[in-house]
Amino acid sequence: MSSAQKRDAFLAVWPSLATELVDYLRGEGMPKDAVDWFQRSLDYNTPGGKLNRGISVVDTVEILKGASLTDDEYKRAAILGWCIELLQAYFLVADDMMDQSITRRGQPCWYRVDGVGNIAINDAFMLEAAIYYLLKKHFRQEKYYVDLLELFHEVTFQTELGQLIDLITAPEDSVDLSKFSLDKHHLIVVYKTAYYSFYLPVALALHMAGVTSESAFKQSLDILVPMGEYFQVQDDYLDCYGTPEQIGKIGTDILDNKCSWLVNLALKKANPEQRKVLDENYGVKNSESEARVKAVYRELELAREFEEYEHDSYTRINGLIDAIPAEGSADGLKREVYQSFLAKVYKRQK
Ligand code: GPP
Ligand code: MG
Ligand code: MG
Ligand code: MG
Repeated sequence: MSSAQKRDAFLAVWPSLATELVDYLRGEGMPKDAVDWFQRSLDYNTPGGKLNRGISVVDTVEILKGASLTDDEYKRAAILGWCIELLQAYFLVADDMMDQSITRRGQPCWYRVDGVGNIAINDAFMLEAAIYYLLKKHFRQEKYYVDLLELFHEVTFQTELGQLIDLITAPEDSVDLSKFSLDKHHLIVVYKTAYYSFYLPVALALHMAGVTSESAFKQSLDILVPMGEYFQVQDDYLDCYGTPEQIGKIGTDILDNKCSWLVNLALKKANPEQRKVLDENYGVKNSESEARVKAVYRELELAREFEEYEHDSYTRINGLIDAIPAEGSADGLKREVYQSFLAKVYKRQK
């Protein structure tokens, strides 16, 4: 199956899940405007992205099985995939409010849609609640049900820790670049991105495939956390160098005083003059200041630095993957799971 066909097959599962969720509201006797609101929030915020996380659950289950999935197996793996996409929707609705972003996936951020505003906070909570409704409905009878619940709860907490340090390292009113470091950046991105975007899809699939050994989960984490870090460095890079048409969002990291990979690299390489420009313009909310920061990035050839980083990360992650025996590990891991995930994000343009 081509990746477009995989995407279509995965997308085809969504409407029935959205219907189950709004039917629950109907069953509770919620008024029609509430039911319509939830349907609109679900459809606006859940299916419009790249769907890498969700599709990776399905791909991983299939690779671990070593054969095509039956219709029923496909559907169940896709439901877990959509649960991650709901988690992602929940995070993004909230993150866009916290980051004061303008667009997401080529459309206005949900909180900026006419009539939504702060109701988006409750909508974010409802997107999260939808995960546990679907898990209970479809996985309650499985012996790994509690493992699924624990996984979602743990990675959610980890992501919120990452979001906390992302936010408090980027105060709006006091820019102090000496608080940034690549170590700080590492900590932020592992927590705010890597666990839920990379470890979670594979860990869910391992549970579904019946893998139970702790060492399999540990080795997965050791590969997927660096992969997630690489992915967030790409996100930081694209925030500055991707066009809105390409990435579907308008970058806000410089205006928002974010501890981005780019600014950390700039701080490492800047001469005193360039450092002064950064100190005076980073996190200052106007486009002239933003342009001055970008000019320093250009002088420091950060785009080229990123290409080197990308190449080195790719080599390093492949090394970690190759620690799994070519024929698969005794505890149930297969190289292809990680290779296929890495191929989805390597040199991505959006
Ligand atoms: C990505 O940060 C991290 C998240 C979307 C997690 C948010 C977590 C919460 C608990 C709300 P980002 O701000 O760089 O993402 P983007 O560039 O897509 O806005
Ligand atoms: Mg953010
Ligand atoms: Mg953001
Ligand atoms: Mg970003």
